Amino acid sequence: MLEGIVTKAIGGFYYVAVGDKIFEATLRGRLKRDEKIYVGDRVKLNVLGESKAVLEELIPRRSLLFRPSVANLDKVVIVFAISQPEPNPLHLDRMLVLAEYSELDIIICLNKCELNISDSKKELFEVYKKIGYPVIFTSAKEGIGLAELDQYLRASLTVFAGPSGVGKSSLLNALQPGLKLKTGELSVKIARGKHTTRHVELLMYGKNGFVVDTPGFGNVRLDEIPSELLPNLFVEFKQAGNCRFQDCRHVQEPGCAVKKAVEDGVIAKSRYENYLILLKEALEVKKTW
Ligand SMILES: Nc1nc2c(ncn2[C@@H]2O[C@H](COP(=O)(O)OP(=O)(O)OP(=O)(O)O)[C@@H](O)[C@H]2O)c(=O)[nH]1
Ligand SMILES: [Zn+2]
Repeated sequence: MLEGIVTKAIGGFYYVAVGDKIFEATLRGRLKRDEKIYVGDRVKLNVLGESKAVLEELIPRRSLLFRPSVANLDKVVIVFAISQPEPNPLHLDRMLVLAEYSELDIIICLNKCELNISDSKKELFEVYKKIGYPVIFTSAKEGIGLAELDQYLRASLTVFAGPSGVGKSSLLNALQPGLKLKTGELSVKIARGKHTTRHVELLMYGKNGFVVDTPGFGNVRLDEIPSELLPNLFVEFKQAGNCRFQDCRHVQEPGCAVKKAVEDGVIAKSRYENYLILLKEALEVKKTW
C-alpha cells in the first residue's frame, strides 16, 4: 500500500498526494462508519488504476485544528499588513493565543512593508520579536522578505492565517507562482464568495511542504480555551517569575509577578492590556455554560 496525505475532500472523494502525484480515493466502508478523515491526515491507499485508489487506513493523527479543520499542522504564519488594512494588536494577540493553544510553531509576517512604516508601528512589532516570535517583514508586491519566509515553509505543513486583504494569497503566489491563487480587492472577493464555497485545501509547497490558505477570518473568539490556561498562552508571562498565589490570574492579586513585570517595563503594557480583555472574554464564556 502507498502512504500519502489528504489534500482535499469533496463530495465523498479524497484527494491524496503521494510524492507529486494526486490520487482520487474513496473510503473503505469500515472507515466511512468509524472515522472522519480530515485534510492533512496521513493515510494508506490501495491503488486501483492510474489515479484512482481506495483509502484503506488512517494513520493516527498528531493533532487536529478546527476552523479551518486541518490535521497534523506544524506551523502557522500569522499575516498582518503594515497598513491597508491597519494592523490590530488585539486581533494579533488573539490569534497568537489560539496558535499557542494549538501548539503550533508561530511565524509573524508583516506584509506590505514597502508602504511607509511609522516608528510607532515598528515598535508595536518589536514587542513580538522581543518575546521570541520570528517576525518577518515582507512585501509580496516588491519581493521583500520572501526568501526568509520560504525557509520556514519547506518540509512542513503550514497554515496562513490573518485578516482579509493583508496579502496571504499574494504572498503564496509570490513564493510559488505555480499556485495561481485568486487575490484581489475585498469587494470583488465578497461578491465572488456568494457564488462559490471555498474548501480547505492543502497546496503543495516545494518538494515536501504543504500550505493552507485560509479565507480571511475576522475576530475569532476564544470559546474553547479554558480561562485558567490563558496566562500560559502569553509566552512572556512565564518568564516573570512566581506570583504569591499559584493560581494567580494576574489581575488584582497581591504579590503578582506579572503585574510587577508590567510596571518594570519587562512585559509590554499593550500585551498585558490585551490579556485582560481576553481573560474577561474567556470568563464570560464560562458563565454562559
Ligand atoms: N501594497 C501592497 N499590496 C499588496 C501586497 N500584497 C498584497 N497586496 C494587495 O492586497 C490586496 C489583498 O491581497 P490578497 O492576497 O488577496 O489578500 P488575502 O490576505 O489573501 O485576503 P483574503 O483571501 O480575503 O483573506 C490585493 O489587492 C493585493 O494586490 C504588498 O506587499 N504590498
Ligand atoms: Zn500573578
